[in-house]
Amino acid sequence: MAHRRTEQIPIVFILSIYSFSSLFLTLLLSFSIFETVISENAFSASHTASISIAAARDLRYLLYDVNPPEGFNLRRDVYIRMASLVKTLRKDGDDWVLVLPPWGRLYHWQSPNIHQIRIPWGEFFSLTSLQANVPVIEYEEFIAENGGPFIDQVLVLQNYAEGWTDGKWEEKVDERPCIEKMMYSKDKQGFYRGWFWGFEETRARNVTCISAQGHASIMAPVLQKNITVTSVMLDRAETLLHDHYAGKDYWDTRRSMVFAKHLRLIGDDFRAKYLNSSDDRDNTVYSEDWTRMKAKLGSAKGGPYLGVHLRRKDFIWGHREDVPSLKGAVKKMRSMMKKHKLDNVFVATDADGDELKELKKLLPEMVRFEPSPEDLELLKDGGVAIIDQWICAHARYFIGTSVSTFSFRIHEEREILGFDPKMTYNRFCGDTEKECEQPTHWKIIY
Ligand SMILES: Nc1nc2c(ncn2[C@@H]2O[C@H](COP(=O)(O)OP(=O)(O)OP(=O)(O)O)[C@@H](O)[C@H]2O)c(=O)[nH]1
Ligand SMILES: *[C@@H]1O[C@H](CO)[C@@H](O)[C@H](O)[C@H]1NC(C)=O
Ligand SMILES: *[C@@H]1O[C@H](CO)[C@@H](O)[C@H](O)[C@H]1NC(C)=O
Ligand SMILES: *[C@@H]1O[C@H](CO)[C@@H](O)[C@H](O)[C@H]1NC(C)=O
Repeated sequence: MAHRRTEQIPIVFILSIYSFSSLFLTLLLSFSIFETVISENAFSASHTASISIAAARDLRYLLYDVNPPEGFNLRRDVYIRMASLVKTLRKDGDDWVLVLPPWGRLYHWQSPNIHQIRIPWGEFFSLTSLQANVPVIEYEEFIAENGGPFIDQVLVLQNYAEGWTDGKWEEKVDERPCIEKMMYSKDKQGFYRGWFWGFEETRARNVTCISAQGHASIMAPVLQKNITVTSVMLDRAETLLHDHYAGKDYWDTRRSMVFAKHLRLIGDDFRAKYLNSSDDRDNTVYSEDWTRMKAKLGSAKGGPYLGVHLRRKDFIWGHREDVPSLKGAVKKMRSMMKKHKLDNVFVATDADGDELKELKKLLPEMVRFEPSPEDLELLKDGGVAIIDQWICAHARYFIGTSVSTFSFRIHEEREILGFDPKMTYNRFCGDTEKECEQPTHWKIIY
């Protein structure tokens, strides 16, 4: 996985090269919102006209999945790309709905004896908040609406076997033979079977491979023109890049990914009980309606504690030079606590048993969110990770781990709450790291 991270960096560069087309897309999007407003105002006047337009729009479903080894937080990033594609699809043409891929079977979710597949998005995120951005439904709702567990067409996305032609990067998409071994196989009735989030009855009517190179909306013409069936699933959706990383549409979708209320409440109770932190005192009052949430940069104060995300496991197995030893990390934490006059430190980490023991020895005063086995069964590893992120997001000062998507999602959450960037975009340096570049500040475009 450490491997994969290095692949992620150039994407940002590629995107900045393509920011012209993305800007164009953004302009198109804002234009279409303008249009919607007008047609709504005109609704009572031209009632019949509106209805006939609505009737002409067929209901279609976009499903997607991500490469199995990818973690929770990269998957949240792929959701943003897919939401952007659905917005493009809806602009001209059919009434597309995004079907949320159930959570489960994630490599990092290793708590034993708990059932962690077929988890609906509603357990982790607020569905009404997601729906205020783009139409989404849970997978089980799709089955019910669709009249059975059938997906008309699966498109397995892949790169081009030949790589970049003439060393030149261009956006393109073509139907091509599958490069890797197909993860779907035909059953006796001629349907395709495979991993559909643990829903064993689900079958696909057709599976083909598509080579795609470009931003998510590059798929729009293919889905609108080449394919006419009702439900289409994009597998390996992470192949597609962001339409416009950190642009308005990116942030709209990101802001709509409000954590489920019960998880936020558990995090808030924990802050009050163990960290003397409350929204009123800390200037982190949250609006249930994300469209109204527009905190000024620097307005959030945060609770009187240092928030830390210390990513271990696969990040230390590779002996990465940008990840500190536990000793090095604790030294940094102590110096930050002193600098910001904080007596408390909250640590979110995936460290294993031995490392945790060592960490407790080095930093006996640290506070962690440790659910009982019963609570873990209810919250699941994903819920615990979200609570950890929520508590880190409310700290006075935050420090994360180099190129961890878990830390990146905390940066975004703090940006939404309105923290001063100096208090957010910080990371640990490796013990012997020479140039310890700090994370980039991505400002919200409202
Ligand atoms: N509860 C909790 N879980 C963590 C923490 N750090 C990592 N994890 C777990 O490990 C997983 C790996 O991190 P993710 O960021 O989701 O996975 P990824 O997309 O591979 O991203 P990287 O962190 O960049 O590897 C998370 O989804 C969590 O399940 C932590 O501080 N607290
Ligand atoms: C889509 O259809 C066009 C026109 O028929 C064709 O040229 C193109 O190759 C098709 N693309 C894909 C990805 O099937
Ligand atoms: C499967 O999908 C491909 C690509 O859309 C199409 O060319 C082919 O005709 C489909 N096969 C069947 C049996 O529908
Ligand atoms: C909690 O914080 C408030 C002010 O922010 C302070 O007055 C109070 O003493 C603190 N309580 C504890 C137990 O530290």
